[in-house]
Amino acid sequence: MSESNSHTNGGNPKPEPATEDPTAASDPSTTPLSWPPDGELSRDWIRHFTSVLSWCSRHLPPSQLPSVLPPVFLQRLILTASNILHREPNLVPVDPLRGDGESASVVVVGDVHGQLHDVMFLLEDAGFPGEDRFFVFNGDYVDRGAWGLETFVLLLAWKIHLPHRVFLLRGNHESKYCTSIYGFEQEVMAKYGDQGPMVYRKCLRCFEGLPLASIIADRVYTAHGGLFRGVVAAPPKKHKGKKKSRKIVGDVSGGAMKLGSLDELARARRTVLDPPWQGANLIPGDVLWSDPSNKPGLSPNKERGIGLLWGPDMTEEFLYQYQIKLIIRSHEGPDARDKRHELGGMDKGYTIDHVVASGQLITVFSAPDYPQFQATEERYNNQGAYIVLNPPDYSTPVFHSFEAVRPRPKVNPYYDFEQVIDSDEELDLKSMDNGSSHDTNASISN
Ligand SMILES: [Mn+2]
Repeated sequence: MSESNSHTNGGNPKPEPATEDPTAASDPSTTPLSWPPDGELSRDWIRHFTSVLSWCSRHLPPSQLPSVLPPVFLQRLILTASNILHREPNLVPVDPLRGDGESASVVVVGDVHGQLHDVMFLLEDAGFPGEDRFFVFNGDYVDRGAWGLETFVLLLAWKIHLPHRVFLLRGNHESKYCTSIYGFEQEVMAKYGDQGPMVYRKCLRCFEGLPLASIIADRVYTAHGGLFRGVVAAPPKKHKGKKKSRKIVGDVSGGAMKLGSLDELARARRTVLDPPWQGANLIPGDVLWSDPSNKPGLSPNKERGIGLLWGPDMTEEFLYQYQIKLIIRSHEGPDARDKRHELGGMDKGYTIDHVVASGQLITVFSAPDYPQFQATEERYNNQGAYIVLNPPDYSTPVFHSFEAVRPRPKVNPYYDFEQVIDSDEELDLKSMDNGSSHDTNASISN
């Protein structure tokens, strides 16, 4: 498989790709993982964890995973990370300073969708997280691919190990709605049986804690979908016998929409299982679901039924207002771009979508040979990519494209990929949780 991995933009001496034969590792199936006695997840422990996950994916039936990753262990891992994530702000500042005061580089990663082996390759290829190398992941860790749980917990382990150097943002698939349709819920049930509902609940609770966006070195904004609308004060309504109430609502009329501010983003309430598509709390849904467009202004994202489309003028306004140089978002794979001819294709794993006076808007997608399960013989054969931002300016993205690790272990899909629409469009909005149990302002009527 090493021969199939290539780079469009090398530069640094590269480590050998992930050629380590996992079968050469000692059989871990008889030794259930446990939390290290000293309570710390060290780099060596994560190395071991990675090889165990790889071994399991190749040699263990999914239902046997608990014999290696016991539910109690998994629960502790998810809860420990979840507690860290819930404490982070919506817009997480990434200040890439090393302990010695020098500057570190930052790797930005897009959608990975449960493609564990490709994530393992990416981490090795980019160089593992550490003092010199921060990581920002733009979300969509789970769904579609068969190893969403393993992928997610591997990244959580890195988060626990290096909480101020590894940043995990939320994607639209880190939601109850998406995971119930695109495989992750079924994956967890298939792997954990009776304990499945418990593990799934812990994951959902963790998803709610994931921050929405990052700002790297005050120069680069990253988020899964991208930009978002501002909240506007609705004109006061007159109610019989009641005082005038001035209600804050997200404006969905289209014409009056304006770009949201970073202050508004910071104040949004992100702890919803499914970001609402209507009501007062629209910023999380916009940040996770929106797409760029060549059409100026902000308009409703009719294809997806949630979020916005924003034009190059909005990119310029946002960059200029905050004096930043780049927006790096993800969210659109080769399937989505196959239908949007106005924008570039995703065959290299990235596109430059807007080039404006103040900077650029980039899409990065990190799941090569996506999706793992596809109804047609003809695959997109896309490369994945990650972006490296280097000091001192962090504004000149270095793109690294990579091929999928092949062959993938044989495994059955956890969703009906022939029936489920092959992009995230045309949501069945009524079936979304819509945060109703948490969001008293959101309405699920009409
Ligand atoms: Mn997405």
